[in-house]
This record gives sequence, structure tokens and C-alpha cells, in this order.
Amino acid sequence: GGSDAAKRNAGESAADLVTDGMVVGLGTGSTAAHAIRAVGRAVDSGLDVRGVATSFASRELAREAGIPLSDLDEVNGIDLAIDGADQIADGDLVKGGGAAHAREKIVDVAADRFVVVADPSKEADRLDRAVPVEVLPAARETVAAAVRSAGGDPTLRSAERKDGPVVTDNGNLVLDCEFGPIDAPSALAATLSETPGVVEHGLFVGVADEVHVGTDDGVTVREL
Ligand code: DER
Repeated sequence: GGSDAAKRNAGESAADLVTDGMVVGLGTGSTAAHAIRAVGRAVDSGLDVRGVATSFASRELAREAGIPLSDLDEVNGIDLAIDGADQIADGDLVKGGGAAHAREKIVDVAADRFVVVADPSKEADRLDRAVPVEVLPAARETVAAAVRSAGGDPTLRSAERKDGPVVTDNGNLVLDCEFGPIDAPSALAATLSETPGVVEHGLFVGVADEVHVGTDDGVTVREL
């Protein structure tokens, strides 16, 4: 992954887009965390915003940062969502490294403006990272079979400091599905979405509006 300075520069650059009265989608991951902390500092200085978290982790971080929070079903739309990505190519994303992509996609897609924060290691010419797929636990084998017939190689994501698989905030499991280079992300996204038992996949196709790519000494902003 990229340097912390690069992640911080990206996160703080995106946080500068937050203005008074906004409802802000708060993404998950170490890069979005810098944006959350920066928004928290702005709130300390009087910024009036409401945050909508995308995971247990981002909610806890936002609370620590002092950002007033609302649930997604309490707000009337989201003005801006700031979120990280595992890979970016041609404006499409692979997300889900933090197994939060189901709620992230709801918030990111609902937002009037979805800004990605990343470091250069996330940029690629073509998406080729494993695609995280959140599945209902009972459907993990049937989804795995469907992934294989679509040319993928599914692996149940096991937890680091817990015996057994990662369990998402929604109580589901995650299959990391290797497809190699993904030539047609929207076609693959449709195939995954149509598979019974798939709760959400990590292909964010044509969703992001802008990306802030941090480097150690600055940030590059690109419209997508
Ligand atoms: O889970 C996600 O989609 C996160 O946004 C993510 O994977 C990026 O995390 P990072 O900013 O810590 O690399």
C-alpha cells in the first residue's frame, strides 16, 4: 500500500470539499480515515455537517473525531461521499478490502458526488484485483460455483485474529474472487449481481465522480 503521507494528503484534500450543511458519506479504510479525521477537525472549528458511516469502523472513527452522525434512513440524501478503493482503472473501482463494500456502495451511489481517495499504488490500467463478494452464509458454495462458471477462482476470506471466516457488519461472509484482468467490468458486475445469494460485490462501475491521488508531497485531483 501507499505511504501514510500520501494517504493523508488524499484524505485531507477530499475533506476540503466538505462545506456547511452537508450530509457526508464517510468511507472505510485507512485513506478515508484521514478524511474523517480532517472533517472532525473542521467540525471542531465550527463546520456544520452530518456524517453517514459505511461500517462499524468508520462510525467509531467518526464518533472519536466528533462528527455528528445520522443513519442513512434518517437523512434526505447525501451531498458528498468520500471513500477509498483497492484499485482504480478507467474510473471503475475494486473495493471491499475492508469487507465494508455493501454499505459503502449504498452510500457512495446515493451521494450526489462520490470522491475516491487513494495513493498511487491503487491506480492501474485495467482492473485485475480479486473482487470481494459478500454472500449469505448459506449460499457460499452455490455462489462459489457460479463464480467458477464465470471464470473466477473464489476463496472464502478467513479472519486474522479469529478462528474461521471474516463475518461482515451485516453478518455475512466474503468470497475473494480472482478473475485475472477484467476486460468488461460492467458485464462481470451484472453477472455477480444476478447470482442468488450475492449480497454485494466490490466492482464499483461508473460510480465515482472524482479521485484525489495523494503523494508524499501533494495531491492530484482527477475527474472520472
Ligand atoms: O474496503 C474498502 O473498499 C476500502 O475503501 C478499502 O479497501 C481501501 O482501504 P485503504 O484506503 O486502507 O487502502
